Amino acid sequence: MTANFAVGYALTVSKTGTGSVTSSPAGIDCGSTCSANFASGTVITLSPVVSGSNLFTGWSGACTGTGACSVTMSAAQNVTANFAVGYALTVSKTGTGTGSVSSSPAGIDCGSTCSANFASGTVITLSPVVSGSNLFTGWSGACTGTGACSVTMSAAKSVSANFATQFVLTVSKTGTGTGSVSSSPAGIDCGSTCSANFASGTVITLSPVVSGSNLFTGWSGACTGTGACSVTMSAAKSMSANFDVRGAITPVNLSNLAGAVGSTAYFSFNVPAGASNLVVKTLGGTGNVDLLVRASALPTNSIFQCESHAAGNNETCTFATPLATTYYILLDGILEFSGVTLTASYTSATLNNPGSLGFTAISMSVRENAGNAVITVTRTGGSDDVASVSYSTSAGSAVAGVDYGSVAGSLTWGSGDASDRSFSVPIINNTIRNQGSRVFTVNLTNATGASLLSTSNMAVRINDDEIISMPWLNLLLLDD
Ligand SMILES: [Ca+2]
Ligand SMILES: [Ca+2]
Ligand SMILES: [Ca+2]
Repeated sequence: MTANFAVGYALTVSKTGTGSVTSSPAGIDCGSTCSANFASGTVITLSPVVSGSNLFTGWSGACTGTGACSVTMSAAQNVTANFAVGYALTVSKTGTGTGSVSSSPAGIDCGSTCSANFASGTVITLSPVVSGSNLFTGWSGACTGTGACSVTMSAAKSVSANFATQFVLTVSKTGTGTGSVSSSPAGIDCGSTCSANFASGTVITLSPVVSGSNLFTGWSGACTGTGACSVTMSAAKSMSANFDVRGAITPVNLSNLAGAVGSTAYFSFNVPAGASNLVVKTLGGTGNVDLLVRASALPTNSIFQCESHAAGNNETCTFATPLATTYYILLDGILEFSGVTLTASYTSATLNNPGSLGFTAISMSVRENAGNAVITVTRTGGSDDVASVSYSTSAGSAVAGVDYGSVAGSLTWGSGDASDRSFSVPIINNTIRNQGSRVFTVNLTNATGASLLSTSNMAVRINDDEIISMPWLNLLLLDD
């Protein structure tokens, strides 16, 4: 009988964290059996076994890295397996659209991998990925909003990403006028951006924007009427906004108007306060047009202040005391018509004309020994109603109290009074020679009842009155 004994060595496994290690060939199940003897030369493969959401983070000792650990038993070997506490991050997807979610650091690619375990304390950033007509509309669960989603793995976490399908909304414009269309929520500004994608189910309000002599006369397509329009994005939608030129010139006088049977054309004009005897007419040409007029809103065939529907084109609407508002005209093509003239006229209110207050010049001169500068203020262009204005002086090269005396006060006019008013500014004489001229200003302010002329400031020049001291000049004069 022969007994064979082989040389053997011990393989010892240690652990940090929670997990276990098995060996192939068997012998280690650590767990509880963390050391075993193997014959010299045997190659032992060690495998980490994790539990729950915990993580194997790598080998140390006789193995390194996180891959398979193989040791050759040429000596006693020690291997440490490191485990960390981990938590599951789970992503779900909701909504009518399709999309995927990826994570950084990697682990989630949902798509198909919608759950992964990450070490406690790791910060995970989730990003939505969309394509085609799909739209990411926001997070729920451990993230909110529509921006980047970061979660810190302090516990198991769940995040839901909502994807919607979106549909295109297209606005076109028709008519002879110009205008634009804007949307709320933003997206359409047509203008130039007449098409945009919106998430399924979104309610979009479209508003026409007109300026100057243009008029919005209504929607067609997915919108109707003449006001703001709301559509729900349950499919691709399109609508057309019609803008017409309005009769911006008041009174309206447009000629050679034409239209087909069933056509509608709109015009508008403004009537000022106090106007009377508004008359709107169509006349001339051939065919049969009817006239409808409405204050402050577009007329329809059932809502109007005046409808004139004679045979032919001669129609008249009269308003003895029109409102101070925009009046709208509808020309309704009962038959085809052409060569028609449209006029609107009214009598303007007789408005009081209180005229304007001001100086007659922008400058004047006075001699130093004149005693006073007498300043005249005129009321020109009208004299209705009472009027008043304040006057004052302000120094320039002329000094108040040295060259002139400051004054301030007011001038008044009664209704119908257009006569001149004046005030005096004392001029201070002296005996100083060769002073040249000095200037101060008189000013008009706070006009009431009447307006101020542009000549509301005037420069007053004080000229020296002393004999010029030039001996050679005296000699020259004596020479005669
Ligand atoms: Ca008619
Ligand atoms: Ca003098
Ligand atoms: Ca002087």
